[in-house]
Amino acid sequence: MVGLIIAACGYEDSANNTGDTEGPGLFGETANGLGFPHEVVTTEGIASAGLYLPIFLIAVVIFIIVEGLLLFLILRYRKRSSGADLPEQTHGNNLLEVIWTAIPMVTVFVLFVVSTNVLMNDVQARSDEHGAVVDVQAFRFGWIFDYQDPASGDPEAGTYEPVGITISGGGREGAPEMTLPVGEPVLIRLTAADVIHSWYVPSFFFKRDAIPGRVTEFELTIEQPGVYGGQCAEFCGLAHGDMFFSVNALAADEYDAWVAEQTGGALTAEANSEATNAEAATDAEATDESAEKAA
Ligand SMILES: [Cu+2]
Repeated sequence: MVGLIIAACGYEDSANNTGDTEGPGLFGETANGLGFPHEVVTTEGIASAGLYLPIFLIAVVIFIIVEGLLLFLILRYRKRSSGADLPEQTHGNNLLEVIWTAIPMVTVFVLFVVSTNVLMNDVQARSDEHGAVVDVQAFRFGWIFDYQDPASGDPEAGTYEPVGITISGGGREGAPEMTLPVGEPVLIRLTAADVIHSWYVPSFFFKRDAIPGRVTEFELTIEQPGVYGGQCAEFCGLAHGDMFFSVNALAADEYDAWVAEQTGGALTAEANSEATNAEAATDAEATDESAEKAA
């Protein structure tokens, strides 16, 4: 165990010192080793990561009690050279049975309540307004990010007008980058084209399966600008290990400028919907081709 922990620390240190010239490391620049969450940059992720320490401390207390009692019994009642008699044999103790049933039940119930609270009130919380809406489609072995106009359409019905920005890529070299605004809830609508994939950004402390034929919605609120590495986290085929992407989080005004640049100056789809639709169609075709090639 000590060897493993030291090895893990060494790996994290060398990763930090040398820097990663080929883009963001999967675990960002703030890896702290020992299996604790790395620096988390989304509101939802911070809420989830906050559960880590209390649950870890409960596990430490249980470990010390169980291992302590085990060691005590092994040493105290070990076979001694003097006297071959068995120690006094006890069969059943109602008080002990009740205690060691009640303590785990209370522990699990407390964990259930605090985790469900974070899940329902933080991770699954939904906003009416979004800084960006992105349809994400995972395929073997890459990603398609199709931007929707958050101001258009009907959020209740889940219909949005496409902005006309479609970014796709796959493989280790062609990993696509998803640009998102900081400080505003972002709606991601996730699905898969072929098999089950998983959208995972360690710095967001968030992972969600991408399932063919089903759209999974979730929200993120990124609190710090930066580039965060992501990867498919569900084994999906031979090139699964190359299925990278990254998220480039920009301040709101820089994000607006990026959208304007991508759409040729029109912030909404209406002004040049025909042009963007045509672009999106060619993009989609190109993506299909690259998907086929990748497959
Ligand atoms: Cu995958």
